[in-house]
This record gives sequence, structure tokens and C-alpha cells, in this order.
Amino acid sequence: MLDPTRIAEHNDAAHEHHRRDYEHLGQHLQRRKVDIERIVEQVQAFAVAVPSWALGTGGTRFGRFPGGGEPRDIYEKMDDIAVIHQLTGATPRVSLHIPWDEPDDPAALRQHADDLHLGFDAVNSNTFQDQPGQDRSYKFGSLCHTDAEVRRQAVAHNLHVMEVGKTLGSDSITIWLADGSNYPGQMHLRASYERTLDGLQQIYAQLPADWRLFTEHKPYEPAFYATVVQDWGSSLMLAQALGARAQCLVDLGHHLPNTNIELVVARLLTAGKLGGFHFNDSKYGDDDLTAGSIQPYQLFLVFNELVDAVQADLDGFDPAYMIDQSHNLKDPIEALLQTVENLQRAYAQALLVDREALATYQATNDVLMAERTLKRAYQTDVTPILAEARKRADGAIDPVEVFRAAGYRQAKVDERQAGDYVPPSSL
Ligand SMILES: [Mn+2]
Repeated sequence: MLDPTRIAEHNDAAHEHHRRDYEHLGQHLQRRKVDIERIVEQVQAFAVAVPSWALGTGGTRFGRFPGGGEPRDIYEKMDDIAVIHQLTGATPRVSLHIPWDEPDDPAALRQHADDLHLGFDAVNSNTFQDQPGQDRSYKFGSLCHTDAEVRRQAVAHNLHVMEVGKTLGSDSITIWLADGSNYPGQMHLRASYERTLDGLQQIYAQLPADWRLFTEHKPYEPAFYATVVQDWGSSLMLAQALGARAQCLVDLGHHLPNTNIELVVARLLTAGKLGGFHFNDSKYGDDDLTAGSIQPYQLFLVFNELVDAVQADLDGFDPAYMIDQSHNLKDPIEALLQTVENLQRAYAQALLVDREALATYQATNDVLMAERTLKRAYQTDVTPILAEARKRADGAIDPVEVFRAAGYRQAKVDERQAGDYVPPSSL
């Protein structure tokens, strides 16, 4: 972790400008009848899980350009996540991928996490690649496969992932399936769905009583013709067929271009099936770019639905927030620091929406004023709120600046040397 006095020194140096900006914003919000202290408290309570696969440089199928000092194992990845949490106060949990980051000794890893004041979020299974020594191949699918032995193996893997998760203190499993086909006729469309549901039912039957199971849809890739769980409708059908503890996970990159994702969120909320998010951003497809980097307004509109759901006190509303990104060009830690800030920014902006006024404009069909109400919240610069929330959590007023000044990456370059790190593809 970073030396806390370094963070304190940075905050002291930045304090006077920050104080003035914060006071000014507080006065501005007061005129809008918003208590800035209340917003800071809510931003402080926001937490998002970091995936174990986001700490190393990702790549594409064309190549990978690793930076130095990447973590070589899950222990070093946890160390990096602890630094992100130290600077932001917002990433207390890790979402573990199995087998990529499967610990030899889960109890020992849990102890390491405890020492770093970290916990575990959803565990992620993987039946989209073959692992060394594996009996059967997933080349033609896993839970949807025509061969019952392959399906049995995929179910067993998910049960194993849950066992590891139990030891770690996880409380949910995310199942993203690559299952699908590349050509018309290759796969029976209805039968493959039914086999998938049957497998998920076997997994769900073993789900610990206090756990949730998330199904995650994706329209295409690696299946280029028909993916079994290709859209939120298919995901919802599965969650509804499985039972109350099965919910849908929305990965922001897993939608066809121009999909209204906030509307998808609203529909899943209505169905009581919004399980959580994989945050990222994209221009074209499943690009896994930094959340809020390309379409910040869309991210705000998603959070707007979530804040609205909280204020409406929707039954069973408890979304799990996770990041799912692949950092090909940026330093992964810096990209995650930036991501957390972008998420908190969208959340804080959504908290500023004057919902009473919006409801009135909606009721009277005042289109322009309704839209302007959202834009007014979105266009408010909430930077001082985010800085204040971090400062109160002993984090940094400017996390990236402190991270760079502290020389953490260079220290890791020396310490970790060139590891034998093999990057995962992204989910
Ligand atoms: Mn995902």
C-alpha cells in the first residue's frame, strides 16, 4: 500500500483550492435545495467491485503490449486493488475469476484479503475455454452442448466455483456463457436454450441459501450467428425460470449499437430481476473501455434509473456493482482509478436530479422542461463532491496524481520484474 503520509501531504497541498470549490458548489446546490453533505455521504457509501482480470494489461486477438510491473498472481492483484481502495475508498471487494485466478489455498487468500481490508464479490465461472487436462472440450458449447458429458462437466465446474466462493466469503456467482453457433443450422435454437436452462437449474439447486446467481447476456462474440443467452429477454427468461435468487446482470458493453440500456435497466427493475452491472464503455461493441469515457450521458441515465429505484423503495433492489474492463493502453491501476471516479460522478449527478419537478413535468407532458431537469443535474460539475468523499475516507483528493507521484508502478517494475503473466481475454 502507499505511505498514508504521502496522501495526507498531497491533500494538504490541494486543500485550499478544494475547500473553496466545495464551498462554492455547496452554495450553488443550496439554491437548488440540495444539501451537499447528503450527496457526499451517499457517494461515500458507493462501492464497486474490481475484477481480478483487470489488473494486468489486456490485449486483443491481434496482440498485447504489456506494461512493466504487472501482478504475477492473485496475491499481487489483491495488493494493487488495495491501493485503488486506499486512494478512492470505493473498491472494497474483488470479483474473482476461476480458473484464471483460482487460489491454491482459498482460506489463505481470504486471510490475505482480510489483511488488506478487502472482501470478495461475485465469483465468475469459465466454460468458454478449455483448461489443461480437461476431459471434454467446450468448442461447441458448455451448458448447451449436445453431449451430456460436456454439460455435466460444465455444471460441475460451476459447483466447484461456488465451493471456492463459499470459502472466500462470496455471496454470488456470475455465469456468462459463450455458448452459441456461427452458422445457420449448426445448433437447434430452442433445444440449445432448453439444455442451457436445465444445466443452470442444476447449478441453482446447489446455490447456497444466501447467494444469488447472475446470468449475463451478450449478443455476439464468440458466437457470430446465434448466442444462446444473447439478449436481456433471454437472460430474464432464465432468471424467471430459475427462481427468486436468480437475477440478470447487465454488462454495459453487451448490447447492440444504439440499444437504450437505461430502458433495459428499467424493465429488469420492474421484473425485480436487476442483479447488477458490469461497468465499461464502448463505441462499437464489447470494447471494454473505461466506463464513462465514450458515453458519459448514457452512464448518467443508467444511474438515474438506479437512483429513481432507490427512492421508490423497490422491493429486493440490491444491485451488485462490478467493473468489467480490459486495459490495453492505459496503466490498469490508473484506468481503474479513473473508472471509479467516472462511476461516482454519474451517481452523484443522478442524485442531483430534482425528481419532484421531473414528475410534474412528466405528468403535464412538458417535454422540454423534463429533459432540462435531467440535463441540469448532468451538467453540474460534481468534482468537489467526489474529492470530498475521498478525503473523508482518507483517500486522495486527486488519486491519479498521488499514484503517479508515489512511484508505485516503478517500484513494482523493479519488484515483480517480467513475470510469466498470461493475460485473460475479457468477459
Ligand atoms: Mn461482463
